[in-house]
Amino acid sequence: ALDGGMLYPRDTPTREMKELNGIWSFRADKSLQRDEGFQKQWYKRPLRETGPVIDMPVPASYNDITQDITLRDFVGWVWYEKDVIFPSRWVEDKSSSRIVLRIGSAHYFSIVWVNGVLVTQHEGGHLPFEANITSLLKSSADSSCRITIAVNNTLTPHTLPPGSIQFMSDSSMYPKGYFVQNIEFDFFNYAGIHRPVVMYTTPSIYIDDITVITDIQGDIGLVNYEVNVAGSDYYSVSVTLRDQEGQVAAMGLGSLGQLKVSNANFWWPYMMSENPGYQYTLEVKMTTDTEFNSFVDIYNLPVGIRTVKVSETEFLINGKPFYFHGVNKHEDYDVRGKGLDWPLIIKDFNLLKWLGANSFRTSHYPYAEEIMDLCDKYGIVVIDECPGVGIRLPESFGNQSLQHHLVVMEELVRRDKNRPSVVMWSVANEPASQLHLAGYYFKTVIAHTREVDPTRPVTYVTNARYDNDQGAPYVDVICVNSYFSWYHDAGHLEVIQIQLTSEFENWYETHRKPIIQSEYGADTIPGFHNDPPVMFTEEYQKMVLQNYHSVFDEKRKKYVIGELIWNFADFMTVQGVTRVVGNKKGIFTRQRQPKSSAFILRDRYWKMANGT
Ligand code: GCB
Repeated sequence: ALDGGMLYPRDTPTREMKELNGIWSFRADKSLQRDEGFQKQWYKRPLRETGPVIDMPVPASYNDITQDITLRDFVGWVWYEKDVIFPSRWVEDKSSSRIVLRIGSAHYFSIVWVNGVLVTQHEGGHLPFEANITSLLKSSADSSCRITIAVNNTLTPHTLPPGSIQFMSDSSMYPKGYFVQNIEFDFFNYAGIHRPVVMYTTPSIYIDDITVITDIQGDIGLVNYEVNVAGSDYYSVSVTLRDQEGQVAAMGLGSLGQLKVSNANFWWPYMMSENPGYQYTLEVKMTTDTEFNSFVDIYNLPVGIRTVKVSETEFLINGKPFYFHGVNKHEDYDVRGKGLDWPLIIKDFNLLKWLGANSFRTSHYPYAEEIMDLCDKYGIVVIDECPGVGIRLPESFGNQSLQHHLVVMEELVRRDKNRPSVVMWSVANEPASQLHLAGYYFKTVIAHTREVDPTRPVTYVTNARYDNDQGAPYVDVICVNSYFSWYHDAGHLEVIQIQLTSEFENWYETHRKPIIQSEYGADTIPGFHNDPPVMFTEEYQKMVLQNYHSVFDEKRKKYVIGELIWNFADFMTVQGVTRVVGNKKGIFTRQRQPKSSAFILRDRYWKMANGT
């Protein structure tokens, strides 16, 4: 089990935050073995003294920031560095005597030094990690420090997502020492420090974690909470739950308890109520008062009261059948790649509302906490997917990979467990689940996920066959991707309805579980037109959608519980003969302008929301 919590850093009356976003010094280690930075200990002194550095924005992927093709396609270690000045009261005051450095995410493997001293390392590109740097700062001469972060984007059969490095030794064809990064997934392997870096303070006895599980009895909302305090065994905890008007809805004493809210406002998905995404605030207060010390720590957690349940044919939120009509997304945009970007985030939510979408899947990795917060707030339902995309190489089903996958699920649950928007975990996308190895692998990952979070259903997204998918017996919901008339029977729109109908019937008859169409779509170059439709035109994408929709409409009265288009927007991929400057299956362009298909979906989603 993981050590400690990972509460999102917030300003509270007892905590302070300092964002370290902006321009950092940057240097890619282009030495042949990619190890010069370690050989020469670049972390020991200012990076500019080791060689040429450039300015690099944080958060952002580094790939598309410069005109350097070798940096865009770089594989190996890159080095980031920032000099930070922090308030001197942080190291003087007793009450703020714990200082933490937190990285929202960096892809893929990170090592962090402060003033040349190793403080933490982390594997995995999409989840936060942090280090207690108090003692280092207290011993520094002034109120400043140097933060060095080395990030390596290399993917191997044992990383998540997996990949492989291929060395090309034929000197008649490739330069000396030449290698390429092969990946098993369809999006650009953007890298760098992708999410905010912050320093924050807490008292040295502090609220380390909070877990909230909600339930509903009639019009009563139940909030079961547990507070973990670190740094002492002697403390007391009190909690106050406030509604959106700031009125006290319930109070409790002790680090473990249940709050009862009569006439509660429940958390409802977008368009399922007048007030979707209703959240209370749980104010958690920890105090210690012994003869040696007296500390107070306060943390405010948003809480949405809702339940989730799956039957053989339905997905129930607050006891009502929920139909997923939404999208698959990517964190992807011009210039910044996968770097967190507020204008883009808000634009995307505005587009989701314009569409009338009530849900999305975080294909194919956990999204930024800042995005997840808005899903909670707006009532956008989320299938929270881990970075288990493209688990296809046999080595990737071995014990080393499995153990890492279990840790990733623990980290994901720890980060997102309190989010009402998250209604299901997805442990993978399109693994080679027909392999025998996949049976034990997914049985183990799914069981472990249920153990760390018994409250949510678990799935993975498959494109294997209903009769040989080894993991399907263990999932709660069947999620299937298909591209009829695209990757098979290219151009033959007339096969879609037949093939989709038998696919649904086969899956349901074999497994008796509800089904989500977790991907369907067609590449479309905006502005390409042809009637009768041909592939890559806007007309063709519309026809693919309409054919799928007619089958959804027939089966959703039965056991189909959702449809998620592939994809919300065009996105960058690795170069290849099937990709024209990226994947073009978006209903919006990469710049977020609608293709014709967007209007079809908009029409459909709004009708569904209005119950027609
Ligand atoms: C899939 C993958 C997705 C791809 C998509 C495509 O099945 O899950 O990552 O981008 O197909 O367009 O090929």
